Amino acid sequence: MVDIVDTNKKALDFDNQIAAQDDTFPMLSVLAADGAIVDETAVKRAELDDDDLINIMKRMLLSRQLDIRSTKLAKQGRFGFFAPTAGQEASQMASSYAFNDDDWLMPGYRDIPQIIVKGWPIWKAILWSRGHVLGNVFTTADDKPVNSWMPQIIIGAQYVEAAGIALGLKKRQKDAVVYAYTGDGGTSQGDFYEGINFAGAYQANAVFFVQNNGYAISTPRRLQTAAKHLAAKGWAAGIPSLVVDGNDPIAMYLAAKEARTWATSGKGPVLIEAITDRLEPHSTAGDDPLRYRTQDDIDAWWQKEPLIRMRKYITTKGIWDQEKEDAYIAEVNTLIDEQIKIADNVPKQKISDFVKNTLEVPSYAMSEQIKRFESEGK
Ligand SMILES: Cc1ncc(C[n+]2csc(CCOP(=O)(O)OP(=O)(O)O)c2C)c(N)n1
Repeated sequence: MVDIVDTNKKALDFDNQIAAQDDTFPMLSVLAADGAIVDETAVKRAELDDDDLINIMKRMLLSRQLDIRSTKLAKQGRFGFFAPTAGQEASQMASSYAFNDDDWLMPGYRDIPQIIVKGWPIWKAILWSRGHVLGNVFTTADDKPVNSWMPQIIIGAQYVEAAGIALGLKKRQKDAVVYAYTGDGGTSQGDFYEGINFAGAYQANAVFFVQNNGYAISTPRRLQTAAKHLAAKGWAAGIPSLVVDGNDPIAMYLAAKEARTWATSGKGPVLIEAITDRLEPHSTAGDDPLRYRTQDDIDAWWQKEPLIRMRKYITTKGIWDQEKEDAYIAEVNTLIDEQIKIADNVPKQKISDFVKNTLEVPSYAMSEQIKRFESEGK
């Protein structure tokens, strides 16, 4: 029999409600920072063979090289907007490895690498950074569609769009999901709550990632919300939600894979909070992290970054070595060089192209503007 006195006591025990949240969201981790496996069962459950492990390592290296080269180009004034990704390779590249071409990616501005591994050429990403209209065309080099929306600049807005697409996939009975990424700051936006709530209510095919990288520009996670875990926000929408070591590539992949299976089985969305760190400035537009965090803190996170642990893990397995890594990095840099040339050779956009690209059916005023700019050769 229910003891109503005891139930009432629990209902009014606010201290306990706060304390209980820690036990409710333990962190999924498989590879320790030194590359040692901490859970063999989870490794088996991930079902990654040697080729998969090498592919994940290569994708993370590709992302790191893109980060290094984009930062240099930005310093030379040859790039547009760039949001660094170093430190987030596992939460971006290992998680996205669990999805396939039919799945729809809803990226934020920091999630360019996930679009590139879907087949979007690097030269288009460069044009996107420069605000060129051709950087908003999501097709492969040979013009096949890439199932991704443009990187969203409006924080959290992609979550609303994700919910709608996820419902569409469910209604059409597709074996596909939407996978959307936002940051810790994104979880404070109304769009975030609306998106997860709608997707939860309709049990739509969505996997929501929250990359908790510690900061929303200069606002630290602790000032962002009083919620102990951002994953708890998913529970408010009635959807399974978990916290994952976001610098652990195997854990990120495993969480994403299981979430995808759940979401395609008709049971609804899953929310994954990845605990990671943005090792570099917010963007290349002049942010100085030392104004809001210490060098010691940054150095400590560099020791825990995902490439180190993945490198150690696969080197110990005997399937990776420095020579292979150097060769792959050289290959990637040759590719990036070629792609920069392609981007640089694309004719400058005209103002009329830009206006034409804004709406599928231009308004009367826009049609007038397009005519005027075209008549002036602009
Ligand atoms: C709706 C909205 N508000 C404010 C901004 C300005 N802004 C750009 S980035 C950013 C921080 C976002 O932080 P987070 O979601 O944690 O993502 P991160 O940049 O760390 O990947 C803000 C507030 C914006 N782009 N959109």
